[in-house]
Amino acid sequence: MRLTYKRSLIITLLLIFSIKLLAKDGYNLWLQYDKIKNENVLSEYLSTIKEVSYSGDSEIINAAISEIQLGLSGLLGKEFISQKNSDSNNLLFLGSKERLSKNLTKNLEDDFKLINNEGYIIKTINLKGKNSIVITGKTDIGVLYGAFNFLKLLQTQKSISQLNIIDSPKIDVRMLNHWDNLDRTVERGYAGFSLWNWHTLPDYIDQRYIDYARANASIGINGTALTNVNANALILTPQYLEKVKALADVFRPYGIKVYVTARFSAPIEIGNLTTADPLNEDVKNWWKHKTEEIYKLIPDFGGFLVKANSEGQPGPQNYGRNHVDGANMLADAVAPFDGIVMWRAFVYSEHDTTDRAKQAYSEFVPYDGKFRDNVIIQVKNGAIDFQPREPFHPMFGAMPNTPLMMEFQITQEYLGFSTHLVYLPKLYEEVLEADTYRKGKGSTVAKVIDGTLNHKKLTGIAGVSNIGNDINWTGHPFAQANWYGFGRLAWNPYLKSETIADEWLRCTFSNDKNFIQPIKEMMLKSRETVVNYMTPLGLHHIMDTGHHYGPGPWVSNLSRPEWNPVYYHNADENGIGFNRTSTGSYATEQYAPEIAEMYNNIETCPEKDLLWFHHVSWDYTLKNGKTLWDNIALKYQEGVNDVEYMSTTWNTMQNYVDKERFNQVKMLLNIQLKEAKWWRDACLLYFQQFSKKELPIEVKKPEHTLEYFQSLKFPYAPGIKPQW
Ligand code: BDP
Repeated sequence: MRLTYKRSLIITLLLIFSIKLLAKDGYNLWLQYDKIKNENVLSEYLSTIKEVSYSGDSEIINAAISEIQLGLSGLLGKEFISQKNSDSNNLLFLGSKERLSKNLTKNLEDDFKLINNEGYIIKTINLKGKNSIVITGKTDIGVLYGAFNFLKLLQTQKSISQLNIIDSPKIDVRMLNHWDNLDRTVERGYAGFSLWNWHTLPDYIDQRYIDYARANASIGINGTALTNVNANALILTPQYLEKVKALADVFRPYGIKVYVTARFSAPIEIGNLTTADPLNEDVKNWWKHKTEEIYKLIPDFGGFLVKANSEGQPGPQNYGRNHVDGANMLADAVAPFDGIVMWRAFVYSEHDTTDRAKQAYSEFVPYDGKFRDNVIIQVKNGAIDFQPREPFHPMFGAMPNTPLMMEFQITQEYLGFSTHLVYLPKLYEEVLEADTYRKGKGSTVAKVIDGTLNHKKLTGIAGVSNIGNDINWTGHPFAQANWYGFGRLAWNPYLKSETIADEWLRCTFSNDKNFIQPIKEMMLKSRETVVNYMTPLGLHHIMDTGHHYGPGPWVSNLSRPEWNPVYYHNADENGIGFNRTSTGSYATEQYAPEIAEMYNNIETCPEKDLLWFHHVSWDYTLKNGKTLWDNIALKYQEGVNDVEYMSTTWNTMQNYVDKERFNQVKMLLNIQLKEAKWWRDACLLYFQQFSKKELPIEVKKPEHTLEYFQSLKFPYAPGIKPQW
């Protein structure tokens, strides 16, 4: 039959439509609401959810309702019109405590005692012989969190016949830190440019701002620091504050507060003062007025994040003052509005010749108890800098009278950028579970962070965002799992990384166990894999300098010693590693005695941290009976082998994943494999100059010379720190 023009047009359109259905660009993250294919599950859901009703008319409740409608129509393939205050047999009801009928409140009284202000309850309640599912909380935001979690039950195909879920966040401030500059470049960002289009704000509200807020609310993130810690004072000018306000207005219905970074020298740069001395009255007044101006525009503004006297950033020490003077001055300005100051402990100085790993502790611990109540000290997970593996930061547990918040890095500055598949919740879990021994056995970092170890009122956790304006937000489709996982651990730092991976895979890709099982395994292993092919056995900071892309263990010519990888590995003919024990820099002394002792003794120091704490001879025998040299070489090879395994595993998954994401991951794994080999060959050739030993037979011979690797230059590697 001859096709008429019209018919062929329809067929073409249909074809395009179905191709579009097959292809997924990753924009919807883990909020994929595709129709449930499993008929049994679908029919259970359809027979349980007949009507949706709600009570309350806040913008948060509206957000909850529209998400439920969006989710149900996608997952169940049926539209629901939500009834307000409906008296019928409501089968799914959303509303906060004060909106519930007397009957419902009575049923839930005990449950309400178990949640905090952001917690939620999802419960099946039998009223007059009919089952209703009630999603509620003490506040509207609890209802929103409940709504997202209810949808997650459907996405992960859990039974909803008898629900009784009661959950609350364990940490108060759960935030993303964007290292986004006003020119839209992102420091250490590998997923495009900044989401914030400062040029078109405040008048143009990109749909992405709303979807960003939805995604964050779905995992319980309740704060966002919009700007880079290497701050630009312009963000505090009226012109930019209008834009910040516009974003705050978009985020508010999703329970997200905005924060900005405060450049300590702002009173000089935009305030016409001649000093930024925190004890100077004019300076104090300037910040006070600036804060009032901000709160007039944004009544629920979260507060300031500050990087001071670190890596050239201005701070109180420029005026002979200290961290307490600086932080407290800002804290006093925001206190009348319930704002907080997050003061970063990431400090090391070019004038301090002691081990860089010791400097933050030395600078901060003496000030324990001296900060205002609304100051929280933000501490990176390790004492150096977001390495593939670091022992937990000794400050955790060492300042019992000061709230400390965790800073994790979600963006993969030192872990292969957005081209390497590395599942970070595994790293976060390892740090959170670490025992500080500060109050005896079981004094884990998680307990420091959630405030239970020292009864802290203010608690927090921050993740340096990996989000940009790439269509899928994070560059690598699997990097979405790191955003998701960070949020889940911020909500509950005791969650298992495996549970999180399972959830994320189901929500993002598929519920098929033939997919979940191998891919989950691959994710869980991926962190150890990157450690093996980059920095095995406690090696650290041997990335090429500046951009941190690829290996650069040979770099030794930068002006500050601690900017050079050779400072960290100390390889010589006697061996390799940084001696941080009592015979070396004695950084171990900053830990509780039990931990210090463990690390000090080469026999008890965990092998995974060996070269972090010890300078070890090439011939030293490890637990497997092989020499250190052989172990290093074999670890690099193991890392490569594991990427090979990841890639082969993924390549058998095409039946479970849409074409677009399947191919993306496939190509990225090929890059990762190439780069893992590059890491192995470059590092082994370099260290071999010192060990003067043969590679074990299991290790593949490098295809290039050391000179070749040393000649590689990447002037345009993404994410480089801007110079200003
Ligand atoms: C380092 C980054 C640098 C950041 C710094 C920080 O290389 O870009 O400015 O941390 O956290 O990891 O302040």
